[in-house]
Amino acid sequence: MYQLIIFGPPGVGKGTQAQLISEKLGLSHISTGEILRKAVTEGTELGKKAKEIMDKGNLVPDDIMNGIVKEALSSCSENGFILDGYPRTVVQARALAGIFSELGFSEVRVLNLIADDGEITQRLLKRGRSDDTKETILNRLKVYYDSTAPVKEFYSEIAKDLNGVGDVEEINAILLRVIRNEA
Ligand code: B4P
Repeated sequence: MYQLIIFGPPGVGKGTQAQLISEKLGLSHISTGEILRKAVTEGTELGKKAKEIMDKGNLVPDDIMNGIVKEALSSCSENGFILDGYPRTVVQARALAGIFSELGFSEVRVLNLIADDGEITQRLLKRGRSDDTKETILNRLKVYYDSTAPVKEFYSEIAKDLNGVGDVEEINAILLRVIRNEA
């Protein structure tokens, strides 16, 4: 059973790679960003609250995110899961450690994708989602360095740094080799 977290700054390609990996290995792709965007589209209470926060590039409160992820992990595929966009704070990482031990997931690995701020900014401006404006991207990067980057320390023993710049399929092939312990 694959127990994976894909980690990195906004726009590094977490969603892109997690989608490909989940299709190829038959995993549950748990993207907290996608879950929130679906709630926004459906106009639920969570969606109304989340839209305002996301459009500013800030983080949705930890307790909400922890509950969402616990529920998603409780019914994940028997092949395993790839968590994309979570944890984004040390508080979330600590909560996740508790969820993992409750659910018996003890072989978790972290794929840490790397790209510089210039590359990320260009990608996001090109994509043009409602949270991809220049001002919001700047705040998302600030939030990343302030609140999310410290999570890397938390996972220093189980994380592997991987280059996120280059051809999507080539990056994917490298990630799959790492996941299958071939690299
Ligand atoms: P997310 O949906 O997680 O989005 P992201 O970090 O911006 O993007 P990702 O890294 O997945 O990049 P992608 O593959 O799409 O978060 C959005 C917001 O939701 C957050 O700001 C926050 O408000 C909220 N949120 C989510 N999770 C939360 C949590 N746990 N706690 C609190 N709040 C939370 O790629 C980006 C672009 O680059 C795409 O256009 C893609 O096509 C392109 N691309 C990908 N790989 C490429 C490559 N190799 N070369 C060139 N372009 C590439």
